Order: sequence, then structure tokens, then C-alpha cells
Amino acid sequence: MTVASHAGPSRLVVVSNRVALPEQTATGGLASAIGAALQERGGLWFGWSGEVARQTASEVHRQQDGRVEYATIDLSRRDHDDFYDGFANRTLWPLLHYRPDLVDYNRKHLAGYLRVNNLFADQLMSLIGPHDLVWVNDYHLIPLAALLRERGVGNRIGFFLHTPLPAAGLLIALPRHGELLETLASYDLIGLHTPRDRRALEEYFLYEAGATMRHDGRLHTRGGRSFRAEAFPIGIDTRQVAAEGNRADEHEEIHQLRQSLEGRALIIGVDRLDYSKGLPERFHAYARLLERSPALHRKVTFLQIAPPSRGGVPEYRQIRRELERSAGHINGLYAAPDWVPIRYVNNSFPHALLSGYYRTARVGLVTPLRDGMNLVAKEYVASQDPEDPGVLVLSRFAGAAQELTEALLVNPADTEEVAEALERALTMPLPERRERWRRMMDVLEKQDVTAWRNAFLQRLAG
Ligand code: GDG
Repeated sequence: MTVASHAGPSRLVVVSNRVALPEQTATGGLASAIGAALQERGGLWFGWSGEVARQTASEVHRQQDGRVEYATIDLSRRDHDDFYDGFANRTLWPLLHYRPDLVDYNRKHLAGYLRVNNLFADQLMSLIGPHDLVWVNDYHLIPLAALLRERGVGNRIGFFLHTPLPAAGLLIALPRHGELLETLASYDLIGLHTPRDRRALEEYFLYEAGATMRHDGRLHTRGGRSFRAEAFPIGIDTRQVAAEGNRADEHEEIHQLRQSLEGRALIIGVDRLDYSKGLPERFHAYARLLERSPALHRKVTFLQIAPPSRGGVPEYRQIRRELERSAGHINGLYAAPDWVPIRYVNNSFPHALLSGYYRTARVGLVTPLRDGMNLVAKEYVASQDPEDPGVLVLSRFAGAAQELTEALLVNPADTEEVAEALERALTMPLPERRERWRRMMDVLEKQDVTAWRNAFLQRLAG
């Protein structure tokens, strides 16, 4: 299909690696947040279809759903492996999550990353109208604005990084970091989750790239570009998640879960199966809780939902094996004929059911080693029963910890501290639970996904 350029009034054009098509269940944070934003405002969503085809397609698949148009392309096996499994997920993801030990740097993967970004730029330039606002998302597409500028695109282009950004001292561990990271200056606005991430970006440009800071807070590069970097903490659709939690009773599956608990307190974790989420450390901390508190045996159940992701990357297959072993080991040590301490589930579920599961749980256990924000933490809080809310145990290294300060904040690597926090959460009196929950809910109601999106887009529109 040939694609005519769009010449109408200003639209929102969202670009991300994966596009959550209307018929698909999205299990990623980006997809949930962007999907909600686009549905509300309308516009175009461009990216990879998720299909690996014989050839990287020159054809763009287009479909309309309500106010959103979806335009996607397929990738060849080679492009997928080098760009997605390779440079994006074996080089950038571990680096951005403070794991230089896991960084696998390979020039072939970098070439694939640039090839796919060029392909995105080629296809996208004919879809963009002269007044459109372009919003590029995440680490897969760092050089996209620079490549669009090379092709003459003068629109305002914003970038949002959904991961953390480590300090310059770590970023420079990436071979040829300048060639890649300095292309960020081609955006007009760069959004990050927290002030700490924003500072890291500024430091990188000031001390590694020779940029200067203008009076108005813009960074000015040696190449003559100027851009802004700001923190925009992403939110959730608080009202909808609360409504889903409130309707938990309508689902047979929630009744089944409640019945199966036989009055035991539920601890819940929900995470993509990813080494950044701190799952082995979490399992150890739960085991430590059982070890130090025999009184809790048979009184508590830990449900960990972990839909697999990125199965093409060896580290992901390895963590899956490690968790199976660990869950088996803990259950082997502590299980009784009528009690299984850990229920470890590798499936994904419809969002409304997840909210019901969260609401059933006395404790939400969210302990990533590093996380840009972590929407599960926010969803757990929003889905609680205001009269009898559960307690959030949250890693200090999730962006969400900067806002949800009334959670029990822990260092996920400190097994003893997490075990203590679990015990405290399980025994916390109702008035304290209510007070902490109310304060967190106030933040979530004010800073929801609509406020996030509006703040970013208003700033971008300048
Ligand atoms: C990245 C950053 C940042 C999970 N399981 C199922 C399911 N989910 C949904 C959750 C939540 C989302 O996926 C996960 O979001 P997180 O923020 O927790 O984590 P990442 O996927 O790593 O997201 C992160 C985020 O982007 C946004 O910027 O916060 O730091 O890493 O919404 O509910 N959804 C469904 N079934 C599942 O089984 N339907």
C-alpha cells in the first residue's frame, strides 16, 4: 500500500517499538499508558507489528479503531534479532537498568539497531503531517529524531524514556556512547520519570558531550541544537483501576482465588519476567519470612504472576529456570499437604482480573532492583478497598518510590529488610493502613495518566 502524507490539522503521532493493536492484550507499562492516552485524544500510533516476516516489509499495515489509527510494519528475522533481541534488549536494557555486567555489545547488533531506526524514519516521514506533534517512546528509538531531521522533518518531536537513566559514569561504559546518546539532542523535549533520571541526562550532556545550560533551563549542544529535559512521572488510569477493583466480585476467578485462600492473607507480585524486577531476591525474602516467623506458616500465601517476556534473550530464559527452581525449593521446604507457600504463575490475565487479584491481596510486593516507574505498584494501591486497604511494600529503586512515600520502602537486595517489611505489612493495624493508603491514593488521583500525558504534550507543543 502506498501511504499518502497527512496534511490536515495537528494530530498526535505516537511512535513506539511495539504497538498494542486493539485485538491484543498488552502486558507492558508503555502500552497501557500510551494506549489510554491515544484513545482519549485520538491520533496515529506507529511501530513494529510484532510480526517477524520473511523480509522486513516496505508495506505499512493500517487499521482504524475509534479515534486511533494504527500503522505497523513487520520486521525480518535478522532485523528483529539484531535490533530487538540484540542491541535494544541485550545492550541498552541492562545498561539502563544499572547492569553493565549483563551488557552484551556487538557491532552487528548496533548496525541492526540503526538499520531499523532508519527504516522507521523512512516509513514514518510520509505519515507525518506538517503540524503533527510527534511523540517517540523508549530506548529502542533513541536516534529516530536525528534520522527524521536528516530527512527534512521539522515538526516538534518529543521523546519519553520509560526506563531509568543511570549516571554519566555508567553510561560511558557503552562503546561509542556519544554517537548514540548525543542524537537525543535532535528532540525538542526529553521526558524522564524522575528528577534523578533528568539530572543524569543533564550531567551526561554537560560533562561528556560539551553542552551548556541556558538560563531558561535548555541544554545547548556544540552542534547548535537546544532542547529541554524534564521529569514527568507517568501515572495510571486511577479511576478505571479503582472501578475495576471495586467490581472484583463480578468475576468467578476472583471468587475462586478467595475460596482457595481459606482465610489466609495473600501477598501478590505481578511483573514481566525480567531480571530488573528482582524476582529471585523477592523469593528469597519470602523464604526468609517463613524461616523467621513460623507463626505465619499456613497463614499466608504468596502469588507471583510473571508473564514471560523477551524469550529470545538468554538471560530471560535463565531467570525463568532460576525462578522455577527457587519456587520449587521453597515449596519443598515449607509446603504442607494443605498449604502451598508460593503459587508461581507464568500467565498473563485480563486487566480487570488483575485489579481483582490486587484487591484480594493484603500485601502488594513490588521489589524491582531498578525500574523507571513501575505501574504495578500504582495499580495495586488504586484497586484497594478504601475501607480495608492492603499495604504496599515497594523498592526504593522504583521511580514510583519517589511519589508513593507512604509505602513500606525497602532495598530489594536486603533480604532481612524485605522480610521485616512483609511481617509489618501483614500485621499493620487498620487505621494505619487506611491513612497510608489515603495519602498514596491522593497522589494517584492527582497525577494520573491523563495529567502525565497532558503535561508532556503541553510542554512539547511549547
Ligand atoms: C516499563 C518500565 C515503567 C502485567 N501483567 C499483566 C499486565 N500487566 C501490566 C500491568 C502494568 C504493566 O503491564 C507493567 O508495567 P510496569 O510499569 O510495572 O513495568 P514494565 O512493563 O517494565 O514497564 C516501567 C513503564 O514502562 C511505563 O513507563 O513504569 O518502569 O520498565 O500496567 O498491569 N496486563 C495484563 N495482563 C497481565 O498479565 N492485561
